[in-house]
Amino acid sequence: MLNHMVLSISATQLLETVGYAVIPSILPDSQVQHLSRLITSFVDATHSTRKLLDAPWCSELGEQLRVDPHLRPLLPSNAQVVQCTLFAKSVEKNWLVSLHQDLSVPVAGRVESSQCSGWSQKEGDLFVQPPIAVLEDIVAIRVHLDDCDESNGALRVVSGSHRLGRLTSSAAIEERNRCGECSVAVARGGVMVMRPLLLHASSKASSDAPRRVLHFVFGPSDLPEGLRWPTRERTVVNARCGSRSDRRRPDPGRSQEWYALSERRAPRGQTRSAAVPKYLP
Ligand SMILES: O=C(O)CCC(=O)C(=O)O
Repeated sequence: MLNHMVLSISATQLLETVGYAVIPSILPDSQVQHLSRLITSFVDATHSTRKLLDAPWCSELGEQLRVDPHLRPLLPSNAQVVQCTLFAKSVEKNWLVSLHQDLSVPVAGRVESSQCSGWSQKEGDLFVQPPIAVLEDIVAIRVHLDDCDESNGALRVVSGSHRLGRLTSSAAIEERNRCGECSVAVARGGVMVMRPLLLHASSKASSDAPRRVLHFVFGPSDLPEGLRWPTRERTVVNARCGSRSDRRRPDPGRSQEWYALSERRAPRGQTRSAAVPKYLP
């Protein structure tokens, strides 16, 4: 118990002061193996997708992180998971990301507000740059499914830069030149918790080792300016047996693993459909 308290206090302080913290061994190896199987079809199809929260196993993992005793103290009050992106980097699907802050969040609809800017569509979802106070409240949890270090494209961050507000590209580079950057190694099953305003970048992988990360974003439940987090019509389908024609059919392009593999699975041959918050509270 004492260890848990010490760990969460120091991680809270790190998140506050340097903008990130690494917490090892959040997921047991058996769960990492299970998740690795679940994401196989995504990894084969793409190097990154923001759409994973549509999958029940992913929103359930978000909920597991949200209530984890090590992580909960680091999240905004009434935190809800608002996005999950898979970043699957390997020598075959290799990329670099230049220095930036994460400024956009997914929202349910447009609002007229001078404090909101940069409206955009990504993979069919609406995104906006919300007021800075929202970004300052958001926390990302990056779940590492592989050991990750500089050789396979670990994030490089500029410590403390999350406290500087929105930065132009030239101010970002100036800050990196002034403060330097560090590479954040995380072992398989561990997480990196970070503020989205923390300046970050990543290099191409130079080793054969894959680097798969599930990047969850947690926001406060209430948003200003009439903004709302997206909601979704969540459908739980038994993919083996199909569904009734008046409801959504299983997408043959999606593996069975995409659908509910948990106790929430619908009875054989049936579909359960419910309008639930896209991002579980
Ligand atoms: O994981 C990466 O390499 C990139 C992550 C990133 O740039 C982001 O989350 O904005």
